[in-house]
Amino acid sequence: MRKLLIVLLVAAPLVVLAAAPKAVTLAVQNMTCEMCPITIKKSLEKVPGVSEVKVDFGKKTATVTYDADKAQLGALTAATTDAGYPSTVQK
Ligand SMILES: [Cu+2]
Repeated sequence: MRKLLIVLLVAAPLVVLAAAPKAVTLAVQNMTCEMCPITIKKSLEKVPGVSEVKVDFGKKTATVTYDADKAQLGALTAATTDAGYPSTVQK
């Protein structure tokens, strides 16, 4: 029990240092049918560091939660572009 406590105390600062996940909304082109969001979601989920993808078919956007230490914005837009859906960061 005491050992567990020590492990928790040692591990805690590492959790604080880990980068908080960032979220970005991409404006995605070529979303024409209801299968498109699935393809886009899959392409983004393949990028290392991406933890969550929400595609909004109505708004033509994809909101991506990612670890900025592992994934670059360029890799996100490249992933959708490679899948046939060029995207840009929505301001
Ligand atoms: Cu489609």
